[in-house]
Amino acid sequence: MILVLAGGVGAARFIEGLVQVVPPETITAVVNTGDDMELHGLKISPDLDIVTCTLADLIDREQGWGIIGDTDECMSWLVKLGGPGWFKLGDRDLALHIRRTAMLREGRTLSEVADSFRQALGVAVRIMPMSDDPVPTHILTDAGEMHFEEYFVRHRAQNEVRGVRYVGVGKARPAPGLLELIATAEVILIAPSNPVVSVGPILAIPGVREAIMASPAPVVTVSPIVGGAAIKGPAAPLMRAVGLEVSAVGAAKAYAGLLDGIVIDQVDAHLAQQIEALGVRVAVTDTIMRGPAEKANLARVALQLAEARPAAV
Ligand code: FO1
Repeated sequence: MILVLAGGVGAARFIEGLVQVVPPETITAVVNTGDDMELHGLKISPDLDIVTCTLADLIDREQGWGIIGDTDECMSWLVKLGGPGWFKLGDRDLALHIRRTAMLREGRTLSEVADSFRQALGVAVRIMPMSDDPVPTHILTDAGEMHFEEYFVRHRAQNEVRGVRYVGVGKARPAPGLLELIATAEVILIAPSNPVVSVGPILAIPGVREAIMASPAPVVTVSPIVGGAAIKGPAAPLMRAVGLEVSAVGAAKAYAGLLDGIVIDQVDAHLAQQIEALGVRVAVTDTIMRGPAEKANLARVALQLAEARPAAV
């Protein structure tokens, strides 16, 4: 079984490559819930929905989030009635949050909700949250502490980032079965997601990092930074804020002690030696996931790097 630590858009696209290379049933995505929040009285799980709806081919590919062809009737009325309008929730998208809120209120867990949604939408890849406990990611900014989505969406990442906090992570438990999956996985892949606010929360759940260290599975990531910039999202200011250089080297250092290999883009080939000096094997390819072929190639290169045995010493 292949375990993928996943954030949102980049991770979803990477898994779309994986399902072309290995049977989807052999893949489990462990998804960040640090972006989760309550809005309009509804429980919203952006990364779980992005991964699920992308793999169901229901995602709005322009945006990378939201449901294709969605409308905003309800949203426009919510605003008319005085509700917050900064986080765009389409009519179909709202069904996910209404149903999730109802199921949680009936006492179901977030893991059960995620699994029932992916089955209802015909997704063969298993999808689970990193934890069933809330671990909202807060960004410490010049304008004070705020939820990641307030920073990223409401204030369009304009604030200066001074720090990141995974609220309540110390008492969060790994999702049921997660530690066993880490121990028994053939390969552990860290998707090209934001190392700080997408993968960081998963690794910060007590027991997860230790389980990965103890697992015999090779650990391979794909750098989300290409040519010194993020493909999408606020990885750059967030990496800088936690002292990581915004480069493929910084991406390798973000997972220090866990990585066996990293896939970097051709434009960063000159960084390979520096990364190998960290004890991390490097594969170089075109990591820009323009279409299905590039996604499949990237997944293939990552798996080959994972299977490559260390050079005979
Ligand atoms: N991102 C935005 O930039 N603006 C939005 O209005 C927005 C709405 C939204 C609704 C549902 C959902 O699942 C994701 C949504 N996102 C939106 C994406 C989200 O802010 C981030 O991309 C992820 O949380 C980061 O992976």
